[in-house]
Amino acid sequence: MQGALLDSVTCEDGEQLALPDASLTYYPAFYCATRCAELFVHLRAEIPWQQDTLTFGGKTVPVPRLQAWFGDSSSHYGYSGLKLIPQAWTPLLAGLREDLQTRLALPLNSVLLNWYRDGADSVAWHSDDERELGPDPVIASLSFGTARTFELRHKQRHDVQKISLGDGALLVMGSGTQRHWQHRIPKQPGLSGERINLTFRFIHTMA
Ligand SMILES: O=C(O)CCC(=O)C(=O)O
Ligand SMILES: [Mn+2]
Repeated sequence: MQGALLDSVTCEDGEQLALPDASLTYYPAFYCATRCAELFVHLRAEIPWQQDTLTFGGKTVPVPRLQAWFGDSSSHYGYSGLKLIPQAWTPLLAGLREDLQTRLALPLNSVLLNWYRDGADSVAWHSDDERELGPDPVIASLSFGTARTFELRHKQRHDVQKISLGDGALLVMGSGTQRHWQHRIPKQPGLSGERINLTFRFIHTMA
């Protein structure tokens, strides 16, 4: 069954969303509108966006969005067979990381950027549960531009919860989120607006 928008309890530092088995904190406007507009323009123009491909069963398909990976030089990451070599922090990305680390008191050493050019772009159901992220990752997800629906599906019960992530929103996927839930950005046919999302992570160096 598709869920309604998640209930929330307002906290001083954001809203703790009522998601069973997981900690999910939502800041509707982590950045103000003027700052968001400026950040969107810079990110769109200055990030070297890549069209990556994935290979499944001998068939190569383009990832349905553009991506980029930045981080400390040790933060090698990958998913579904795709290897991501980190590019060095730009001043703008380093500034966003600093804002998040200060506000959330959380170490973050890398960021995956996604540019959804319109409603035809998407990310399929997945959990960010690769070994390099550790057993219970905390991921800080910043959104800019057109609002898109972020869906979460419980791994056992299969119920779906939805959150609209608008311009300047921060969603902190905390303890339990990756273990018990999958998430996705579904396609939204007819939507022409663009969205840029940044998921800041901490990558552990593997032996
Ligand atoms: O665009 C989003 O809000 C989510 C992106 C995501 O799940 C990812 O980069 O792993
Ligand atoms: Mn993800």
